[in-house]
Amino acid sequence: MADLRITAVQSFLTQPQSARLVVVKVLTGEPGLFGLGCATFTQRHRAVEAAIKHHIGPFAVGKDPRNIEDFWQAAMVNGYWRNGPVLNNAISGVDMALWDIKGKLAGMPCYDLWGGKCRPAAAVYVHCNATTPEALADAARKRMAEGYQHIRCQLGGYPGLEAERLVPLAGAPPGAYFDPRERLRTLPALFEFLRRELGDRVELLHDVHERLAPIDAVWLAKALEPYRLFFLEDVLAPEDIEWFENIRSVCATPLAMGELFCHPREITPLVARRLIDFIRAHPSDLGGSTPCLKLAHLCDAFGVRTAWHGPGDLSPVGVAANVHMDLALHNFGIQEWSFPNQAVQDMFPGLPEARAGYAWANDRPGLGVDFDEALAAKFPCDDGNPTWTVARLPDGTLWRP
Ligand code: GCO
Ligand code: MG
Repeated sequence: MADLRITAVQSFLTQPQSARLVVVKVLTGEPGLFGLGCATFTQRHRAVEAAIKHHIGPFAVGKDPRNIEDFWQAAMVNGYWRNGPVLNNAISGVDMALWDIKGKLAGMPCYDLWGGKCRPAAAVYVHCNATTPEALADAARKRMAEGYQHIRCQLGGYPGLEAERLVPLAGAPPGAYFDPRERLRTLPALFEFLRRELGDRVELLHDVHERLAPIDAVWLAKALEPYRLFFLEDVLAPEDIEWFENIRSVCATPLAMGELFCHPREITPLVARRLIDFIRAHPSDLGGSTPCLKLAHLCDAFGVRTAWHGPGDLSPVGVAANVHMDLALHNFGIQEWSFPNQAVQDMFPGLPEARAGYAWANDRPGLGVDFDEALAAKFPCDDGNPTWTVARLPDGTLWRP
């Protein structure tokens, strides 16, 4: 096939479960040859849609879909100012679709293009959340009985249990209130209880979601050390990453970081100085599979493992891109897993599946996932702004989500 061109780039917004998903389809001049990519930035889905429609899509049309690296480099600088989650997600939608096309042209799944399988399936961690320690232990036991050996444990979601009892200062503005000091009091006792209840073999994880002052983050990582977490996530906000050095110097709690990063270069210093153990980037936020593969190889050289972000706000196309990397990368660590409902399963035939603790990809060429556009149209997005991200301390001070 001497001449091959991108003929159209389409984006689809749909909300079959809780999150608003953005799916990109890249069409080519070869009849029947197309690729799918994930551009999901669930809180700003309309902005990504506009970026694809007005900027990244027209930039891609007419180019040879086989030249993925050149497309990615050019799309990154075409607007002169670069990075940022909106444009990176738009670029990711096309980038992943080009890898999907590349696999279809080669007759190989992406994991084969990326080096071949290091393992038949990817170990996953699942979320358990409850309102009492006892109920949390029960939820974890249920997952363990299904074969899941890595459990993320949260009490009361990201705000924590204390949020329910909290009375904001009179006159404070509306927001998602929480109390970091209360969290420090409860978390070590919670993990002591969970270890006692669940035994020594299960792997436990926890996401702080940046809701601590830096010195409190140092204290917490140290206080949780005896419970041997698989990792402690986002114990610091991206604005405070210099504090990782302080944490490292006082304890060996494994640290995972990165879902809020938008450029691999933001992560380079943490990796090169071995200040984190797991890189948790949201692949579409970095601009797709192309930058993630490079980042993962850099991490490998420094003993840092992957734990790609995999919550509900990722389309199954993005989940497939994660799992194909998980299979092919030597320094794979763990894959976060969120269970799709029936509507998602129907909309994305071929999506990866988790069974008994592991995620499996199919062996079809490319990312191996299809997309039912007609079904997607039946699940329109609710376009409201999120409220949970406006986190506030008890006196009304705005904090990070
Ligand atoms: C995680 C994340 C998510 C984010 C969500 C934001 O570790 O899974 O923290 O739950 O909060 O992706 O939209
Ligand atoms: Mg997180």
